[in-house]
Amino acid sequence: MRIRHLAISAATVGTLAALSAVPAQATEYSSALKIKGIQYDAPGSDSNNCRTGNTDEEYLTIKNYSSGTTVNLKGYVVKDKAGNRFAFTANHYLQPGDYVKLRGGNGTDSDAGNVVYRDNCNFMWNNDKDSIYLYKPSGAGADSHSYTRSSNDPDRNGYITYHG
Ligand SMILES: [Ca+2]
Ligand SMILES: [Ca+2]
Repeated sequence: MRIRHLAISAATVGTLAALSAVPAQATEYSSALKIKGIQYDAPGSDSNNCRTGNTDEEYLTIKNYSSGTTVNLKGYVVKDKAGNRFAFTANHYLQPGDYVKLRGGNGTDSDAGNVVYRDNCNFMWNNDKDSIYLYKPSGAGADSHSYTRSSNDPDRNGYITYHG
């Protein structure tokens, strides 16, 4: 009995040591562009009907947090946990403090209107949990966040703020 207690104790110490080696915060990349927030759950009942649905109410906001550098979104890539992918293929310049909403559905992209459409009527961001990955044109990570509805959206309005 005594020996067994000692074995459990050693295992517990090992587990704690492993946990303390994991960074407490999400990885922070060196990047001007970060994820400002996400409307992962579009208001209302989800419908991916291209004409009458609400996919365009699901969006990811990417903002330029640098103080003096304008960044072209062309070549930036967004992925979800399942590997669904969207690449910005056109020039879209984000001045310092400027942002873009990447919306689902179809529409007219507008630099002045701060909007790019995925041109896909299916929802991209799961309503229960998902991960968001933003990559630079080089393939290097720019920002990433994971969420669960239960842990990260206390007011349950379908929106989560990451970088204010
Ligand atoms: Ca969604
Ligand atoms: Ca919320």
